[in-house]
Amino acid sequence: MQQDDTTRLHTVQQDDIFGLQFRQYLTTRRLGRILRSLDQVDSTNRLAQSLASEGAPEGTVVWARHQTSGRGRLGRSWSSPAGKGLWFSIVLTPAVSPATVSQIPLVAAVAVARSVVRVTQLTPRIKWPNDIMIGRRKVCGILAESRVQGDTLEYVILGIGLNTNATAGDFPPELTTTATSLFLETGKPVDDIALLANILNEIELWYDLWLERGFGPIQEAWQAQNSSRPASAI
Ligand code: BTX
Repeated sequence: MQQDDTTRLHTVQQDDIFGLQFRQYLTTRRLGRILRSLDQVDSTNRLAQSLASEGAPEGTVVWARHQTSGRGRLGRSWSSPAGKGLWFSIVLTPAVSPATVSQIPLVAAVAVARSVVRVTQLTPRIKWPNDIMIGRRKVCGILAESRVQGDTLEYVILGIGLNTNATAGDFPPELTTTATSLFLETGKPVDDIALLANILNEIELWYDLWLERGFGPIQEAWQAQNSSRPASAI
């Protein structure tokens, strides 16, 4: 872990206002029960990885208001302006074969899409393999990074970037015609704390279903979502 991380890391306690609000919405058994919140970090995936390699338990969440080097796939970057989106990562330690890890972004995409429908009544679409679109614009990107030793999956870091309160001017110029946010689509400000808890609740449900019954239910939900039916209809 880098020195800066330890000095700024704040574990949400039951008794601070933020923690109380967050826990009021959280119904999970493990996801988000340990939540590290930071004002700023280079990448929540990078920090979550570092915590996981030091033994952070499954469900540990790292959430930052601002990422200075948010990661996308294949070395791409993820724009993460301060307070304009949910930028967070979850430590997962599923007892599955490393070959099935590529299904995890879809598990998350189905869950995030359903939360977005519930909170905004928008009709998001999951674009293979890991984007959530509203119309033709990207509102959310998902990045799963795993560590495998031999044949054993040690952990997966599931990183999610969801543009919530960004306005057009918050995106870098190259994204102004391709990115959108929930605020831009609805005109209504988003309560990030409630939405984060809501998304974690939904991810845990779909993740547990995946652990119990495999990819079938996820695939069905994804296909329904992709055939332009709203996620609430899944
Ligand atoms: P991706 O490689 O599929 O998408 C990255 C591409 O998306 C960029 O090249 C750019 O074109 C576009 N893009 C960048 N930022 C945004 C944005 N805010 N909104 C819409 N489009 C954008 C997708 O990668 C996976 C992204 C995961 C991001 C999360 S944030 C929390 C966690 N920590 C971290 O470092 N990454 C993950």
